[in-house]
Amino acid sequence: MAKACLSLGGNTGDRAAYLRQAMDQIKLRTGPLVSCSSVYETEPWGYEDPSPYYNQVIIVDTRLEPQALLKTIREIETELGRRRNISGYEPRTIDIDILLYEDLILKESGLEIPHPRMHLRNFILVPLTEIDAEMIHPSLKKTAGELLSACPDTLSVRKIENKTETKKPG
Ligand code: PH2
Ligand code: MG
Ligand code: MG
Repeated sequence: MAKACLSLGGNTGDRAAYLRQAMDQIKLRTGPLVSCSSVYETEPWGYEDPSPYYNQVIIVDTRLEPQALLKTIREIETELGRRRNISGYEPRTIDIDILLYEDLILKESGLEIPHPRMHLRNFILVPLTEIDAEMIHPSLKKTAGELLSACPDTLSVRKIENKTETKKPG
């Protein structure tokens, strides 16, 4: 089994319901949940949009290899109403990204791990630090907490809900 760290986010429709449905499908289809952050309301990063996101970071234990994991999360996104544009950021019901996969460093067409922009985004680093501040970014060789302290992002990330489901190993 491999530990994969995923980010979940969406800014259209019932955002909390989409996060819950995505989480249910992830547990069923990728493997058991190890850890789960609170839900945060976050300002859109990287583009102008009036609709704030709900974001969350989770860790799952999975038997799926990275490409199979990507295929599975893409299927879940599509089933939850995600429509993809050709280019650029746009509002969405749900986006599920692979942030980290064990300490793997991988660059393939359509899949880059660690996620290439994770260290630039408060909406990822705040929830990641909540669940594991000591997690090491395998290429930047810094902990999640260190990345958050050094992050240039000034957009707001506000906790809206306390953890309901958390299980840490050991
Ligand atoms: N995802 C993006 C672009 N911008 N901003 C926030 N706050 N949350 C996101 O999940 C997000 C974003 C591209 O995937
Ligand atoms: Mg994304
Ligand atoms: Mg994505």
